Amino acid sequence: MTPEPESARTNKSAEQLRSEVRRCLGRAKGLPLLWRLRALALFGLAYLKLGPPGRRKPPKSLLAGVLLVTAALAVSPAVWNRLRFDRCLIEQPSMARQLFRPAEDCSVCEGVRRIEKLSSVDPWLFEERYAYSGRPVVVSDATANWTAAGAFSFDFLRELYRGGRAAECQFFPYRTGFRSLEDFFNMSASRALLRTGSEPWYVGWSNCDEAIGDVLRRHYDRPYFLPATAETEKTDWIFMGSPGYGAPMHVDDVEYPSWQAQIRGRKKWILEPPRECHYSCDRLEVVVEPGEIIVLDTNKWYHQTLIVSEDVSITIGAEYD
Ligand SMILES: O=C(O)CCC(=O)C(=O)O
Repeated sequence: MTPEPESARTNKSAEQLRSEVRRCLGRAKGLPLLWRLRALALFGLAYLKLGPPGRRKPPKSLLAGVLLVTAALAVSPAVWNRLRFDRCLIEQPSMARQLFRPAEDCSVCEGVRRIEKLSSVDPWLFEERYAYSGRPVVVSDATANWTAAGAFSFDFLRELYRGGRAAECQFFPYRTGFRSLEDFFNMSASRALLRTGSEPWYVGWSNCDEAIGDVLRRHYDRPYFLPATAETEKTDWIFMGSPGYGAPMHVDDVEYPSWQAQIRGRKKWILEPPRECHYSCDRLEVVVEPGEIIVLDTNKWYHQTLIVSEDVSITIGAEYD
């Protein structure tokens, strides 16, 4: 896998982008006025620039004006932020996100030489040292009472999503070409079972269906080490796939830090510090074993994953505040 730095959880690779765009276009019918204005401004700009030959050229000042309005509508963070009611519709283009990304304070990674593995963690200590410090950590004993390891499988999840319920908020096909979760669950049994000669796969999605969320939560609990005041988001993120595959190097643009429980299989995480901390911080690696939970601020650390077990890897996780 040749990792390409990307800019957000919602923008991990070209395939993902394509899938996102397809999904967003599906929602275009109800676009708010501002989006229509954006489209109109772009259209106006294109028309003035490329309008039919033979017509009188528009005055430069008109072109400059339309260009300015188009640019403002396209990238203004204030405008984007006013629309933060729908992740898909307000998604800022990755270039704008990079442009407006504030410089990271390198104290999040300075002095962090390795990713510790802890057990019997006191939530107070966790809060003080790890929860909001940006320091990644793995907790080894947080899933002991969960039934997820026995329950979660490709078949279990396929059953849960049966009936073409478009319950995923976001779907990342990575390098598979699947167009949706439904498409993913429709793959052949031999491919799903990783039979020799079949194509490998790796996907991730967030669940927005409350009923499905309730079933998932029957098999896992709120990680005990999270600070008492921390809310863990209702939106579950599931990532699953075959050996040798994983997510390419990227950094997220989500609200909060995340925890992710390794339900089955083993996954290697490769973390790189924020670019501006390149010379003062280390690159880190850790293999998360079944039953362990990694806690990571994916907004600060660039991260890449690789399934290193021989069997399928399944994880579940969420953000916490
Ligand atoms: O679990 C993975 O393989 C990738 C997770 C990830 O990239 C994320 O949570 O942003």
